[in-house]
Amino acid sequence: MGRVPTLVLDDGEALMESAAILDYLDELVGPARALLPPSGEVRRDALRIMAIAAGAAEKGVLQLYERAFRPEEKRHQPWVDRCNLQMHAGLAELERAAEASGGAWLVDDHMTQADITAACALTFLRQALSVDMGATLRYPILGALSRRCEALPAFQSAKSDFMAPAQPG
Ligand SMILES: N[C@@H](CCC(=O)N[C@@H](CS)C(=O)NCC(=O)O)C(=O)O
Repeated sequence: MGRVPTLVLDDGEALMESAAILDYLDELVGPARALLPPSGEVRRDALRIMAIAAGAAEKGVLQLYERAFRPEEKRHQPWVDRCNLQMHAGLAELERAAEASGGAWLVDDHMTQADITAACALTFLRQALSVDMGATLRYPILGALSRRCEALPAFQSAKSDFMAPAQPG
């Protein structure tokens, strides 16, 4: 399928879907270092925020693919507009969650997978779709969270800048 991301383990087992990969990594490092809270409302909040952030990123991917994989005469602008609207609805919800948290992190008093997924989604969308101005002006709290995360050594060491897919033809 050429699915990204896929994590191939040392024995060749391939894990697909971000959620399955993250679940494996949390299990590998154990509960003390797991990035998703183990149970309760805080876990549900984190999963909800991760779903919104991944959803917004996927709406961005769909817009990107319309440009990257379709010849100009076959592009359908109403579809792109719909995806764009949904993407911004997701980002607006993340902004509300960031504001409602009132603290440094989205769902707890320390960084969780919710912060990482939200930060990565915004960085990806800024790079892939140039929503930078919109993100800075319309999502200031989410933008600040994303910049704070991206500046951390752990983020810097795993940084992979977006490269646009090749144009058709
Ligand atoms: N829900 C999936 C989404 C992954 C996804 O959308 N991957 C895209 C790229 S970002 C992909 O596999 N594209 C390959 C292709 O379409 O050729 C996840 O979180 O793993």
